[in-house]
Amino acid sequence: MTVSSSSSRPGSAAPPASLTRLFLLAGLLALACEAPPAESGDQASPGGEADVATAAQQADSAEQEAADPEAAIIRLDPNDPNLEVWRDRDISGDPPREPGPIDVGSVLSFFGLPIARTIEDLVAGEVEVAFMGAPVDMGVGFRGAGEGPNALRAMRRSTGSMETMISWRSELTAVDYGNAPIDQFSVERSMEPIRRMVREIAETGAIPVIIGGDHSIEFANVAGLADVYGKENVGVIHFDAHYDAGGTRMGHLISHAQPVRRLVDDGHILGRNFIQVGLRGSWPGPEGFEWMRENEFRYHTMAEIERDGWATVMQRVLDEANDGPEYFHVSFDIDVMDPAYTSGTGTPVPGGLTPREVFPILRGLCSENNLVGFDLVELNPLVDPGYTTALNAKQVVDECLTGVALRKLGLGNRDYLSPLTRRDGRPGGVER
Ligand SMILES: [Mn+2]
Repeated sequence: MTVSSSSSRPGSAAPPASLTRLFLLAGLLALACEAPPAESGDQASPGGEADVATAAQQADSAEQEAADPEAAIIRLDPNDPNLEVWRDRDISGDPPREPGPIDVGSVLSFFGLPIARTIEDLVAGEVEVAFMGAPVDMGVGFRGAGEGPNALRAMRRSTGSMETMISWRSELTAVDYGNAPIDQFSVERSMEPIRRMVREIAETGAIPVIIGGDHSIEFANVAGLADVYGKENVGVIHFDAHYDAGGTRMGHLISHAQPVRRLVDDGHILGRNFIQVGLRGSWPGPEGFEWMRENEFRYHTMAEIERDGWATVMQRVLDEANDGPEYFHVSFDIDVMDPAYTSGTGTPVPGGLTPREVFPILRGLCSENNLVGFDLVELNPLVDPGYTTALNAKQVVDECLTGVALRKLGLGNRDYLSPLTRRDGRPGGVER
């Protein structure tokens, strides 16, 4: 082998021939071990969900490039004694006690609720709603959404509102069940323990309210519900600026842009039982909409809302939810709201819903349907000046649980408002 002088860096003194040969050899070896470079046209830039518009093409090219996918990754160390220690929450240090919810006083929990540590606590307390945190942020690609659960725990504790004069905390038995264990370095490995925890809660008959975390967790949440209520038996109302059904992305099958695709492709949910609300921006393009149509999705874009008005579209969504399976999950990406109200999120898109539009539809959906799960995702307090996003996120959860309480009280319908706060609510009072 002859050594070309071009192998030494310009301006540096040429190393001895034997050393140069060694470097060259090492360089060649390194090249041989690397994955083939992606073609620039197919490579997703790190800008956000909108960049996966050519998902189908990417899937194709990923297939071609996957001749030896193992060569492209650094594997986990199977001999690491700590390989799986993160998977289970360790409660071995808890003091002995009777099972049941535990009051935490002024210690932070969701809405100041008592905490529960075990399934036995949920059962003994006859818990109806169990909050859990799922602090995943690798699915966005940058940190922040993983702080969402604690941001919500730090909010003031009041619940309910004068629209209904109902405080759900007085009507429902609810607890903070803590955070799901996750592998903070891996979205893929984090899905299973979140799904298991959702399943645990649902098996007791309680409603899991999962606070993210990025939207990758929708996969774990809904798959966990399908484990309990049966495959294809759960419908999902997905509030989001994005459709989150992207194809393979740099080899990854799950990120915050893909949970819907995974749920459908893996057979957990039928496309026709997905209702998408609030889509806008540049993603998806025609392929994404055609994929949704092939799979019989029902979707409502901001374009439709701008043309027909929110009142009309809201009635459509509520009617569609009634024309669906018996069990319903609401997956609420905070970025469905306009960045004016929710700047604290990873992929904001201008032109979104307002709080005045979002709150009544949530009360309506959660009161008219048999809600079996709810998630609030993509709250990123690290980019949330003024806590505006956390404030709106808290209210989103609050409105849905108000709906659940209305249903329990036999008042569940989309138009319910307290007579005290209605202009026409006075006995013998003015008509509308
Ligand atoms: Mn999303």
